Amino acid sequence: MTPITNHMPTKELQALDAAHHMHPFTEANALEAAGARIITRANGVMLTDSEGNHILDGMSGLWCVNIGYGREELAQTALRQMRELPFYNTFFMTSHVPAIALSAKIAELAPGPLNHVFFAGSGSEANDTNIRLVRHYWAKKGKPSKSIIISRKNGYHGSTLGGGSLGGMTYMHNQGCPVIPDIHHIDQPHWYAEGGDMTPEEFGLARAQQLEAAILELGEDRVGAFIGEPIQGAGGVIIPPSTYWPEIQRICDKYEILLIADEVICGFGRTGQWFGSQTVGIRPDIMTIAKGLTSGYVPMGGSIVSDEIAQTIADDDFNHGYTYSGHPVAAAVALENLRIIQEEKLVERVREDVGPYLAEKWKTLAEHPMVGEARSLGLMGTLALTPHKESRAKFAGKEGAIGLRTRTRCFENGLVMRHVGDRMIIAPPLVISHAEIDRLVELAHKSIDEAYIAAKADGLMVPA
Ligand code: PXG
Repeated sequence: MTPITNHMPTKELQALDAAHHMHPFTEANALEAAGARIITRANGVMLTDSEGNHILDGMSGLWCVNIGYGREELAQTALRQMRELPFYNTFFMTSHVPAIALSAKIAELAPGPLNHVFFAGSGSEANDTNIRLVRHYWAKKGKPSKSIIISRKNGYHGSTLGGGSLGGMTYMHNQGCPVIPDIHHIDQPHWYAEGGDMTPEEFGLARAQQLEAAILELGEDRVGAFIGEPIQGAGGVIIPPSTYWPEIQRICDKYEILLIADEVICGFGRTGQWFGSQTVGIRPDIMTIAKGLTSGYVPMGGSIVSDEIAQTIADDDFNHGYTYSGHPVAAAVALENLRIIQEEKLVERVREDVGPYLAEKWKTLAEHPMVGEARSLGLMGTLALTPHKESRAKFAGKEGAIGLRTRTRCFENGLVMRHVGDRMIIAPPLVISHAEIDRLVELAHKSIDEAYIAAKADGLMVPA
């Protein structure tokens, strides 16, 4: 490893960070007290921090670095594009080659009639676009009253007012993000936490049928779309029962409701197909994309839109867009990223090789006394921590306390594994090797065990 010579001491960086840098989803006082972990470089699936520690990144940054860190091809592409055309807009009847080539490439990769791309700078922005698109579409169809979009509790669709409203995170709504008009939430298909005595299949069906009940209650003439992540990510990697999505598709078809698949996490190979929609067998009218589109090397998001929607709104200005819609550097990097995913057959690799390999290793964690379930799909893994396996009980103490302790143990042991409440989740880069998966699972086991021993000693292994 190259010695870190050109950096300020960690303590000084931490002090400046706490003094001036406002972090997303972070308590500033806690950050100031503890000091941020400062990541200085990365390669493959490994991060290096300012103290020279090496950490296995089980989260692909934030679910995005699909092709892994340190890909010279992307750096060269960005440099070339910045030299040639660093910026031009796509408003007012202008275009440029990277945006043209990328939209054509995405149309080729996306299934069925999804042949049009509206670019944004992030997943949140893209979901804001989707709200506008859906309502504009129905107005054009002569049905402006179909303005309601139904989404799910504990779904995540971003942090703007629109994205936060679509999302079902009440702790976000409670901080200056009251749900905007005409968004309606139904329950999530989270069998482990909410399924009670039902079988997963019965429960999946029941949760999907809440969509039908909501449409009938709100009025068929009022509901324009349903949005969901094929597999919920930020909510805790919730893999729905197999009965859920087919029933949602049936209901959307029956009542002429547009289906929006939020593919920000599931897209670009994560589930072993190009899109999570293909894995769960749905035919969305719109897909939200971001993250893996550029492997996070530069920011970019977008909406992939069906022929029917694009053609319906084609005879008028769509009064919407962002300065950076289709940004040439982001578009060029995205294209190169997609070329790599395709050439290195990373989607097939997840489906046929590392996905099944992770599944086999990951499920061994369920043997641990504090793990209630351990599941994975493609390269998304989730496990539930519990004080009592048989009853799937929660901990009596504060929700998330054991999860947080476990995450801290992971960090100390050299693994990034996130916690959502008392669920632990991973989503490593698609290029992860078998040996790195072995290491990931070994570190996860060690960390869970340390957290378990400490929780037992502190009398916290008590069911609610
Ligand atoms: N949709 C989904 C499904 C997401 O996961 C967004 C939209 C918003 O994308 P942007 O690019 O605006 O962040 C996301 C983002 C977490 C976490 O804690 C997850 C996300 C973002 C930040 C944190 O797991 N997902």
